[in-house]
Amino acid sequence: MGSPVSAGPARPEGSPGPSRSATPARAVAFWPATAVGAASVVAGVGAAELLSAFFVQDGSPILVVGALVIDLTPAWLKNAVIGVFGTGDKAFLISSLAVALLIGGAIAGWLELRRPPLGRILIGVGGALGVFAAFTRAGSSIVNVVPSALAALVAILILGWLADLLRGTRPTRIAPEGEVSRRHFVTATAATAAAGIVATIVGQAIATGYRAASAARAAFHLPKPAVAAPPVPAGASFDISGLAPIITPNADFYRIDTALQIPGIDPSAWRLRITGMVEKEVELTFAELLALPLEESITTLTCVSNEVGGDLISNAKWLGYPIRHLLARAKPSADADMVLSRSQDGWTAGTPLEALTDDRNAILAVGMNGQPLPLEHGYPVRMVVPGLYGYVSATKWVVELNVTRFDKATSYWTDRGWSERGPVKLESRIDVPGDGRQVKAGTVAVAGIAWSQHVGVSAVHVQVDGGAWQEATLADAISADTWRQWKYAWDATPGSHTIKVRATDAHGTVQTSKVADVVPDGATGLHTIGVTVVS
Ligand SMILES: Nc1nc2c(c(=O)[nH]1)N[C@H]1C(S)=C(S)[C@@H](COP(=O)(O)O)O[C@H]1N2
Ligand SMILES: [Mo]
Repeated sequence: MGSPVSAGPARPEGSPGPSRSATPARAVAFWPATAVGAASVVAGVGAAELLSAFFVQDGSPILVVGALVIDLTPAWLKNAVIGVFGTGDKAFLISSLAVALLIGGAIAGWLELRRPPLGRILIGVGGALGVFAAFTRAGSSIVNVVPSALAALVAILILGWLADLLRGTRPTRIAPEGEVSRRHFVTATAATAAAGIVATIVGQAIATGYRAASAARAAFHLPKPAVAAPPVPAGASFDISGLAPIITPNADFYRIDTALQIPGIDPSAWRLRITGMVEKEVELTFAELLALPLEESITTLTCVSNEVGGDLISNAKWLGYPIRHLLARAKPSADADMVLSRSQDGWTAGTPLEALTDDRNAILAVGMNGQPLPLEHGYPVRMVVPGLYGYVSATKWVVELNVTRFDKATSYWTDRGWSERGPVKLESRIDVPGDGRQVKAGTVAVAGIAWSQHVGVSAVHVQVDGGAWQEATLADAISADTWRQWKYAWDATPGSHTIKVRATDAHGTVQTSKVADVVPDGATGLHTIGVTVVS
């Protein structure tokens, strides 16, 4: 920090210069100190608003504190405010918060110039309030506290810096440096405040689409399926703790995409266009899609980046409409062999035309486990194609299907070295016991999942310490397009052991033990774990 407060009087321009030993109370001018504090807080909030718009969807400090204020406001006061401001009540709340922030910032600036680091401490307390507000919001995830913490951190750093500049200002000196320094300080304060305001406005503007889509999704009721999914057989699921549940809850479903900011799509403005090598271009609105006979299907989705034993794989019950019917309306030309699907944010995937027209259930999905698609999983509409890795098929926020050819078009990940074709490979995984775990000697449940999408799994074998392959028990299959649970009762003896798993598909193909990296078209190898058995 700079010189002590008492040594740095900041007085209005042209004021007569008392000695520097004037009392601190008179030494620091009031308005510059408050301006510095307010500007710092505005900059901190701006940084946080930008961060939350891009990375922490529900962490906006303004909105979390606003929500806390609403929660704490007694009903009579709420009603009074609504009575006076009507539907402007939210605007009133936000304006009040903005004024409170500016006043708090001004006080912090004033305090900081008088009794450092009291001002910064006050900002820290304000930040803690934001963190508390974010933390206590219902349904809030812990990352939502990050923007408020960042707001406080940025404001504290900037306040320290501006206060130093201010202390360096010597308006009482006739020397030109005094003027330069003063101008420097005024410019820095104004620029800080301006940057904060711009960041806040940009952050709010970016987040608006997301919030609007969130609200639209909350108000949306999924239509009833015309064709329900066949019931999940009772024997599809083993009751073993630690084993992946047969249907992955939406909140646990893996998520992979390139979207910095989740696209906020207004469903009433959403269109799907089928373009390119077609006889007739097709355009479909969300209402038109919902009016079609929608079908339920249970399909496992997995990422080409899933390592052997990895968790970038999940299984859900989707509600959607078969893409083949829509393509049939468009009538692709005979020499087309690929559909380049495009998302609202410009991401693309190249899917073999055949995979979208054959009898596999490639769909435009609107529902996921009985809910509208979550925003991060593609609301309002995404593709789900059984048997293909997500990067060549599972376009979220899809808006266009361009019928084309593999020798004419490339897609987002194939441009980055990944394979043009991405069929899901035969794989299996051990979920329990966890790798490196300690278990008690005796009968130990070893269990996991295996998948060979669109073909089906016919057997799973387990090998302990390089011994003979033992057949595991398979749970009932839901369909060839979903993963299948397996279990094996292992007679565990004390010591360190290695367990491997290997699946066989319905064609009799045995899962390869050859180790392949995820690049360019998916990992292979046998999932292997180590466990310690104690008596
Ligand atoms: N718009 C868009 N869709 C996308 C992606 C993307 O980056 N952007 N990633 C794909 C990849 S690589 C995978 S594995 C799946 C993951 O879908 P999920 O996040 O719903 O699990 O989405 C696919 N769809
Ligand atoms: Mo992926």
